[in-house]
Amino acid sequence: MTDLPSIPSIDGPRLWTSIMDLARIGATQGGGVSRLALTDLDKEARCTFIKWAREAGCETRVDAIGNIFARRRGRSPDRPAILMGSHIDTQPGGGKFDGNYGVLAGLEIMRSLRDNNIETDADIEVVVWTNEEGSRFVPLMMGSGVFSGVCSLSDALSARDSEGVSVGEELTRIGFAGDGHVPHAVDSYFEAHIEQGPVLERTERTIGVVVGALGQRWFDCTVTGFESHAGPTPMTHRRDALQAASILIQRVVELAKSFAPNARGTVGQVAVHPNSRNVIPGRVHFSVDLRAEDEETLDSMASSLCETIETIKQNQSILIDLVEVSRVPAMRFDADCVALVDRSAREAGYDPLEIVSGAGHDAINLAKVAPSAMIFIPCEGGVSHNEIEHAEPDHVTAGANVLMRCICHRAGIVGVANPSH
Ligand code: HGY
Ligand code: MN
Ligand code: MN
Repeated sequence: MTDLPSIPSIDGPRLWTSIMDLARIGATQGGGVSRLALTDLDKEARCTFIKWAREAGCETRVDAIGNIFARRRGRSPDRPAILMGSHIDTQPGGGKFDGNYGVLAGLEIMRSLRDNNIETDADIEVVVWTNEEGSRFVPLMMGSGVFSGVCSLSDALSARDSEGVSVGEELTRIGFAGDGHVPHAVDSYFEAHIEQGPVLERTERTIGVVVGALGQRWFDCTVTGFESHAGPTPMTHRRDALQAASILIQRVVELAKSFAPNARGTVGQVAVHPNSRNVIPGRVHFSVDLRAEDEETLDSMASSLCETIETIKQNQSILIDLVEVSRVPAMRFDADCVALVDRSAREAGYDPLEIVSGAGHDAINLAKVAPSAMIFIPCEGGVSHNEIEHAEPDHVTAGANVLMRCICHRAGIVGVANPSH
């Protein structure tokens, strides 16, 4: 690690202002942001980011899945670039910081390097990854998945939302169907993100050094019974899809609790048909999100859920279909990059905490093609995927300063930027 006394600090108030300004695009009554992937609001936020990145002296381009790359040239363009970034698509009831913080912290680094006339040796790039949340289109972490080969471009473009609209159609409609996947060498990737859990706040730490992430398995489950009248139909003559589904939904939670403390089980979406108060439901569709720190636990949870399904099918004349729709293996980040985050945090005067991410992040996909690591900052009450999501300005600044150090150490500082840059 080179001794780089000239690493500049970022401009915290400017970063905070950019986070608040971008949060206006899709702002909700409850103080959050609702900006689903590839909607007009996502388009507006994408155009805003590109404008800001160009003002910061970056060259921008868009690839075939809509990922936006904003590059700042270094002195040695033949060296692989150092990447940073995150996502700006949000949950339907999302917050101001999830994803947006990591993108804007990267942009702030570009601005601060420009302000201080600093030239890096390697190129550096901040990336906006398409559809990280997976809320509108599955799989989640789609843009970084295509970039890293986890998901094929054709599968991604053909993914459809609940209205039947495809990713490809939406990218074309909003003008972000880019010029193909231009492969470029990546030296390493660093992502700053709010923790989205309670650990840093509870342990009163400002910086989390993310050593790895839980594995995830997403399923769609369809339970089919028989619609009939809620009054005349005796309890012994029913094929109640919702009653069967409720057993499975309870089982998802029980399984996660049986693998405490790090397993997770969530049913976030439920659709009941025909959804009428005096009709016995004939069909129920719901989502399943299982997470755990290793694949063996995930295998156990999934097979136990399947056993419960078989028991219900034997005891009741109910059809049940469970389909896996997304899988993210449990993983560890690159030891050298993790160590650089730790050293950079200590250099900046913090006492960082090693932590495993419960959430998925684009860095998990980038880790498949380049050494990667993440920097966490606390969020209030550990709350995220909720409109009240909040982070403190000092923590926002701290995480960006640690990111700045990681990038400068990795890219190398070679002096004052050529005024023509
Ligand atoms: O679901 C996740 O882990 C991420 O927030 N998309
Ligand atoms: Mn996120
Ligand atoms: Mn999220």
